[in-house]
Amino acid sequence: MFTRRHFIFTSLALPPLSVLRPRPAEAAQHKVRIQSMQFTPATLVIKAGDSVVFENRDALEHTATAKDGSWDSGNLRKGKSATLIFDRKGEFDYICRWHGGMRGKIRVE
Ligand SMILES: [Cu+2]
Repeated sequence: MFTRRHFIFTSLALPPLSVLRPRPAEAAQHKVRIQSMQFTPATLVIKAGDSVVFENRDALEHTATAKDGSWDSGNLRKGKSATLIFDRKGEFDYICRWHGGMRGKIRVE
């Protein structure tokens, strides 16, 4: 039985649950630069669990939006960035919501 008293005891005795959650040992952070109406690199290959920072260096607002709708950086003003963690393997084509000609691809292996 999981009583309140038991909960208090364990929460004092153990580190937060998030610390106990297994994480890929080699999780890395990658960067996609948004500049001159382009995503650079246009194709990025990462491992599941890695994160990607999308950073907008253009004066115009941009987004990085998965074509299948599975993720979205949200609107990024100049100098702003969004960090997304890719847990699921797959190949994700993405565009800028405002400029359909801007295309990129994240391949999660
Ligand atoms: Cu754009």
